[in-house]
Amino acid sequence: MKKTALIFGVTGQDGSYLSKFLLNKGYVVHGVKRRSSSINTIRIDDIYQDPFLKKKNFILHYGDVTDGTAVFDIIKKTKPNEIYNLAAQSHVAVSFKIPEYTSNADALGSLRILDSIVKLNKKIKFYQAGSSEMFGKVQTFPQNEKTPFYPRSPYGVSKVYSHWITINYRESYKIFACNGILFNHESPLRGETFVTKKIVKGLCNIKNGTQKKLYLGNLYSKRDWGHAQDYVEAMWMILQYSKPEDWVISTGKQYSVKQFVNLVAKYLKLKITWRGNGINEKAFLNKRPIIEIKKEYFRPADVENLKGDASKAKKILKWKPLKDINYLIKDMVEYELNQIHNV
Ligand code: NAP
Ligand code: F7E
Repeated sequence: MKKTALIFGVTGQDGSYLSKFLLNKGYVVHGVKRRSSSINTIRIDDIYQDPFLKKKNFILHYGDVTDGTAVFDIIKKTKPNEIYNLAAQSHVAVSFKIPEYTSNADALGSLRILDSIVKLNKKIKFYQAGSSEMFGKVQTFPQNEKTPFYPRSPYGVSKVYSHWITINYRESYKIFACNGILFNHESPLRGETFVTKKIVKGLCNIKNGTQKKLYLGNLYSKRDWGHAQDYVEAMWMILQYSKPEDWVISTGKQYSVKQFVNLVAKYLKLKITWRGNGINEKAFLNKRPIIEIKKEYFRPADVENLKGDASKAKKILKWKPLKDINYLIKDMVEYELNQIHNV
């Protein structure tokens, strides 16, 4: 019998990679997409199936995790073996602008799914997309499953609620509910306003002569960046383990935003030089400023220093990241250059 998975957040970066990964494993995949007046399925267009086909293994449903009735009905109708909750307002800076909506989707969304599982079928396995943003102002270095949380944004606080409600439902109702605590993971499919995609796209356009300047915020924030393809495999492995547990997934390598800029510029053979300090720091190309700092891109509180310790997942799940930062940059840049040349 084929296994059935249900993905909330199927139209996002991870939803797209996870769908393809599970289809390759022989799963029937159901995905939940939001109603939108403009197309929001670009990342899954390549696996879209005609709804009138008799035998389908990729099926989309309208829904929203802020709507408990829809969540319950979709789970009841699709009868999944595994649910992956990837649905979230996932932009940290935006969470300061729309904190109430972010909390509704990112905190209560997981509760709505968990509660439906308990009411419909306690055998359904559940994966919650937790985040290194929960570590926030980091209390230990590097961060692992035992590191205390200190979230620094409405997004981080909402994810901490989801983390604990997942554990509470696991302990209270004996369901197979797990938290992945994933550090930043990127890809060509990354949303355009996250810093890696913004840098790659901006520098490719500058190289192509179609953009003059790129504006950034905090250059000295450090992240542990992995590739989304490696990380969706970890999500699946977490649900195949014999017990429901919580897992840190990371590369264990750390780079600043400025280092990421330098690596992308190097790959593109753009010889940039940095001058100035703080808000006045700029990157120059042939004496022309191409990167400037804008205070609007700083957050009310930022997370400055993330580096994960995924020893538990490496040891027990035998998971390890296969794609390093150089592969990630090559993948993202080549995709972007292709987009430019195909216009
Ligand atoms: P993403 O590209 O922003 O995708 C988020 C997905 O959630 C999209 O499909 C989005 O739909 C959907 N969504 C948003 N609000 C929703 C709602 N109210 N109801 C139903 N669906 C909703 O994010 P991602 O990078 O793939 O990340 C996947 C998950 O992992 C998120 O929960 C994120 O917070 C978490 N996470 C991400 C990272 C990372 O570095 N990427 C690290 C740790 C944790 P639309 O397409 O319609 O907007
Ligand atoms: O910012 C700094 C910014 O928005 C990274 C989400 O997937 O990963 C992601 O959250 C850093 C921050 O990702 C700009 O201040 C500088 O320190 O790419 P980001 P994030 O906030 O780490 C975690 C794990 C998630 O769970 C989230 O869902 O880069 N930065 N200049 C900038 N950031 C942005 N976006 N734009 C700038 O211009």
